[in-house]
Amino acid sequence: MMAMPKLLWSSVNEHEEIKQSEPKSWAAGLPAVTSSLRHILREAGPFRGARGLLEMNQAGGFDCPSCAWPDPDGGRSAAEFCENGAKALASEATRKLADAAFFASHSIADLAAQSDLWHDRQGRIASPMLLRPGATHYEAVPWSSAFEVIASQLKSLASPDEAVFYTSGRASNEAAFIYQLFARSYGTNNLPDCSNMCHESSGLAMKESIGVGKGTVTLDDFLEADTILCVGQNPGTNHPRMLGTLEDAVKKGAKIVSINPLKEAGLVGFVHPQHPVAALLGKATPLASQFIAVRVNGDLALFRGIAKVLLENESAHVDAGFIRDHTRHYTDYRALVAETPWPEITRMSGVGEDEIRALAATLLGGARKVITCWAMGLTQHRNSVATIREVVNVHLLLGAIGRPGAGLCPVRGHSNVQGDRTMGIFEKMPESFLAALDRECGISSPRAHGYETVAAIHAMHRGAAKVFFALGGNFLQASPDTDYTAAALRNCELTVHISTKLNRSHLVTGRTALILPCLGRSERDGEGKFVTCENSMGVVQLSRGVLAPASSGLLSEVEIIARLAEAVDGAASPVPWRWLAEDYDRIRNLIERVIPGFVNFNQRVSQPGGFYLPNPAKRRVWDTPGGKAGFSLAAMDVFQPSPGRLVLQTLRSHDQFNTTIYGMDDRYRGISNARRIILVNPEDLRERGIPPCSRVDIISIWGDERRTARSFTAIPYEMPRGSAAAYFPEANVLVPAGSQAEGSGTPTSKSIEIEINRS
Ligand SMILES: Nc1nc2c(c(=O)[nH]1)N[C@H]1C(S)=C(S)[C@@H](COP(=O)(O)OP(=O)(O)OC[C@H]3O[C@@H](n4cnc5c(=O)[nH]c(N)nc54)[C@H](O)[C@@H]3O)O[C@H]1N2
Ligand SMILES: Nc1nc2c(c(=O)[nH]1)N[C@H]1C(S)=C(S)[C@@H](COP(=O)(O)OP(=O)(O)OC[C@H]3O[C@@H](n4cnc5c(=O)[nH]c(N)nc54)[C@H](O)[C@@H]3O)O[C@H]1N2
Ligand SMILES: [Mo]
Repeated sequence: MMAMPKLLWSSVNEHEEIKQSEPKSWAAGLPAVTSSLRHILREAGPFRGARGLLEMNQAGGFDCPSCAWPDPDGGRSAAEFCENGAKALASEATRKLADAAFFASHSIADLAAQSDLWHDRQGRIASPMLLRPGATHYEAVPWSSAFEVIASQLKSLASPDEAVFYTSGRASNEAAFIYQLFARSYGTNNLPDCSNMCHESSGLAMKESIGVGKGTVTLDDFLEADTILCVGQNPGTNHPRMLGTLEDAVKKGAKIVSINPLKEAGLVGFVHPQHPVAALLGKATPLASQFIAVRVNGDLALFRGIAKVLLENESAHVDAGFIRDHTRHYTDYRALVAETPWPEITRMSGVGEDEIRALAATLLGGARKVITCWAMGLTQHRNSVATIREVVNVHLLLGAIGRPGAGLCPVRGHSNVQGDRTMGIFEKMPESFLAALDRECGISSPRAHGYETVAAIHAMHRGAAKVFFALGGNFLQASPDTDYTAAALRNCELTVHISTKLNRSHLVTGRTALILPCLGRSERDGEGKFVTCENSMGVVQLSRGVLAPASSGLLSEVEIIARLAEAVDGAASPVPWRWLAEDYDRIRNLIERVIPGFVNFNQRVSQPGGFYLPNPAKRRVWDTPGGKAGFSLAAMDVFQPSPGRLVLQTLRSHDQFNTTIYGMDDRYRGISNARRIILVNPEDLRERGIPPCSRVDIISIWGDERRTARSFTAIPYEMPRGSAAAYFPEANVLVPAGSQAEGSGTPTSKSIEIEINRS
């Protein structure tokens, strides 16, 4: 058995004992199994829990409500889930109910005083709840009254653009399609979504460079790859099933390189939790063979450095045929790289020239089959689009795109965030989509672009938007600048959430507020109805719930939207809302007629494993203005805090799914019982005279603006000098709403300038 990590210190804080041990050197294994079972047994009980786990990610079962990592195309093991999925299922399949009596006994003020963890532990919302103007408590109302309240408010607006329709990436294709159809038939493109805060930069960068905003690899490519780069991503915590893929790749000879300011346990070693002997012995497969501790936001410089090494020996290192036949702007890029001096590259990346040369040599190994995976470490910075395009530049030099074993892999977060975008959840869908929607549905979609997430917050703030409607999610806690977003929501006439569980966005409301409780993905919807999702690799597959609904008061998301649309439209609607909701095959037939790639949708999605959506870049067909993949020519820069200040990134702990907090531990980083903490390089703490585990206030600086988060515990943690990390959503008060990525508008949640002072 492997030795347990050493306890570094522990300290009593707010009546709880915070502990820090050495970070783990491997992920998953038995602790993941026991943690999964603990959550499942506590919330769902043995029968409901086991039933759910056995159907999760099985062909014909339901799609895991957690991340978007794909399931194997072929044979699946009896248990295709991870600790994450088990926790998500436990949270959804809980037997507890937050019912009418619960809301009658807790005022909004009481509920707001409780923690996010407490909110999640209160169980499933059981029936529609209404908060009337000036009331202190939510009260139960029939569904019909709920729809009337919303319809009358929507009909009273001066313009449809005074309403905002937000989506979180868990919504199914069918729910998302009918939802955007409703918003557009009502008359607005105000369709912000969680993607605006997530992979928007990836979609835009790839669209500009290679003509498609989605990844170009499949799981099979991982088994052929020579090198896999994991950049700005923590798969052990956030995409645990990806570790199984990486383990298989390593066994086939691939080298994995982690590019991350933190040495995340999941990339050090992996014990497959579903291989009993390995799990019992804790026998870890080492994953990454190289760890590059890039400085926060140093990736553009790092990839420019790789390009510089490759271009030093152009004839040997660069795929000339690919560049000639498939790319534009190569000579300009080559000149730009030649002009970039090494000292600038090493200063901005924080990585030495030798290390960059060694990395380039790794990429040139084998048949140069390189896959680059990335997530929020690349997407949530001011220059994220330029950074991701620089990653693509390196792939173009190597011709490492559109051939087996090579390509780009933005690893999506929410289980259907990619599908929601395909379905038209976007404030600026292209004309081709809108024209098809109008033609097939008999509506006249507006053409003016709508609000993305941050623009929606500003609009609510200044009173230009008066109704906020959310299909899932937790807008208040997920958005930047919590106080500003709270004021924006409070400024609304009406806020409405289609939700499964209580969250803080239900407690910071417009004058009137509604919670519309829906079925979760694991639950049976009528007589075996199913929905569909698209995973991170463009596979569309069905998801059919198996568990009994948590309460008889729930409706499916599709049904809720259809009934609301009917209440708004009356009999005059060109769209037969109820008829569509009665049989989701009808919605899928409509999707087939509106969106390319869904030919024979109903029939193909009923086959085990579903089907791949077309992706021209995989075939080296470039849907760009020039018909070629384009090198980007961005100036190299890096986020540089003023002297004496630090750069803060906000990230996820092991016991959370975004704003849902399952527990208080961050097992792989060795931290227990704490969330209001800030991890800082030990030297930076020492220099400031801040002892480990002391209380600090964090002040973020954005132009003349200052934001403060009080009473965080400072914890020394290995990371490059000048950087710090704190958990999302506790640290969101520090993220300036005005600080957005260029082009994509994503809040810069990974580069925030801060000072820390002892409290
Ligand atoms: N358990 C769990 N699973 C999840 C989620 C969850 O909250 N919990 N959320 C889901 C969602 S919606 C998403 S989008 C994904 C998110 O998945 P991740 O992107 O893995 O999530 P983060 O915790 O934000 O981690 C960001 C990683 O990037 C690194 N990083 C930060 N800044 C930089 C940088 O400048 N350069 C580089 N190279 N690295 C950097 C951090 O050290 C950290 O390891 O996970 C999904 N899966
Ligand atoms: N500072 C900082 N902020 C961030 C990030 C960061 O890294 N740092 N990450 C960003 C990212 S990547 C993302 S994706 C966003 C996430 O933003 P959101 O998607 O808005 O947030 P979630 O926490 O995933 O939403 C959780 C809520 O969804 C509801 N829910 C759960 N299941 C269902 C369901 O089946 N149907 C419905 N209708 N509702 C359901 C529950 O009520 C639950 O409380 O946050 C972003 N915000
Ligand atoms: Mo995300």
